Formats: sequence, structure tokens, C-alpha cells
Amino acid sequence: MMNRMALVSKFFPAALAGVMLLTSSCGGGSKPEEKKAEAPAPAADPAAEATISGKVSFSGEKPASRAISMDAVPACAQQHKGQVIAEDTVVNANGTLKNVFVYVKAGLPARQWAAPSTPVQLDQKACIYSPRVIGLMIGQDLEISNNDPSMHNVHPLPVKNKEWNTSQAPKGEKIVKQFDKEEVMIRFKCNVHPWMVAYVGVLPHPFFAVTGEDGSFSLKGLPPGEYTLEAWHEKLGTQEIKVTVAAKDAKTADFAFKN
Ligand SMILES: [Cu+2]
Repeated sequence: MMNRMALVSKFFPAALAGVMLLTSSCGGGSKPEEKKAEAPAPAADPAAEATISGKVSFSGEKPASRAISMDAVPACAQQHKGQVIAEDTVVNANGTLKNVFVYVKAGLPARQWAAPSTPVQLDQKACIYSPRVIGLMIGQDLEISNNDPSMHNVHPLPVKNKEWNTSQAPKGEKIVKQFDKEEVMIRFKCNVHPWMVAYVGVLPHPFFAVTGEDGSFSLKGLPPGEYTLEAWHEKLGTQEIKVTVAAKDAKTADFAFKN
């Protein structure tokens, strides 16, 4: 009993000093802790940004070309020479697919990405939406033009965003709209011309691309991380690929759709 008391009194001052030391080191240690809380900060370092690029290939039976009849609307038909082919599945000369929307579906750090101040353009030319597939960020302006001598009625059919439809006079004033919710994809139709269709992807970040005539895509400026990429095609559905990138990595992710 005496021994234990002696031990406590003997070590108490040291223990107290230790507690004080810990307290002061904790106070001093709060700064590194704050840095730890900002862990995604290195991800914002432009020097650490990674790139994922690739192509979207197609194999199997090439879908038959489907002709669109604009005969009932001479103002539209007159602007085309020969048959108008629907662009719902466009296989490029190099065996890749056009109009595939590729984007980061999951894995990004909880950060806010500012929408670009430049609008994304959606044109109506010869009674066709052009481009057929586009992406834009939440809050970014979508500028819709009517280059035709005929009236159109732009009508997006969203599930998560607000639906609207606005008629646009021949070569009329541009329609400028934004979407405030993430949605992949929103189908656009025209209430006047049933063959007109476009697809618009709305994302809270800038990591998306649409394949063109070489079927390739590139997602630049990615923070290091583990990502799920999705490729969306209006007829062939969706595919996912998981890709991990370290700082400054340039990785390849190729999608392969079959029909
Ligand atoms: Cu139209």
C-alpha cells in the first residue's frame, strides 16, 4: 500500500508534465490536422492532373441505315440532297462508334467544379439537331439556334430536371436554358418534326466527352483517384470501366460495344 502511494507521488509530477506536453503538442498539431482535413487539396494541383483516353469500338452486325422521310415538310426536305439517314447508330470508317457520351460516373472527390461561362451550342440545321449528342455542366448555358426557314419546337424530356417546350421562329432568337440537376441523358425532341432528336448529358463536373468520327475520347484534368467511367449510346446501351489514375498518369480505357 505504501509502495503504491509512493509510486503515484513519485510519478505524478512526471505524468502531469507529460499531460501538459501532450496538450501543448496537440495544440501545435492542430495545423497538420487541418491540412489532413483538406486532403483533396493535392487533387486540385494542376501538376498532378491525370488523363484517361480511349476509343469506343463496335463489332457485330452493322445496323441497317434508316432513311428519314421529310417529304411532308418541303422546307426541310429541300435542304437535303438525296436520302436523309437517321444518325441513331453511326459506325465510323475505323470501326468505332460516333455519338457515344463518355463520362466519369463515380469516384470524384467531393469538390465543386465551376461551370464554364461559355455556352454549349445546339443547332437546328436542315431540320436536324446538331450535334446529336452533347454534354454540359449544371448551370451552364445551353444556347439553341434555329438556322432553318421553318419553325421548330424544342422540347426536352427530362426525368430529373424540369420539362419545358419552347417554339422557335424561323431563324428566330436563340433559346438559352440551364439544367440544375445531374442527368444522363435528357432526350430532346421537336414537337413539329417527329424525326428530330438530340441527347444532352448534364453533369456536376467537366469530365465528359462525346465521340466523333474517330470514335475517341479524352478526359483531361482528373485528380488522382479510382474512377468508374460510363459510355452511353442511345441504341446500344451503357458500359462501365473502372480506371485508377495516380498523379500525372495517362491511362487508356477502351470500350467495346457489340450488336
Ligand atoms: Cu423541328
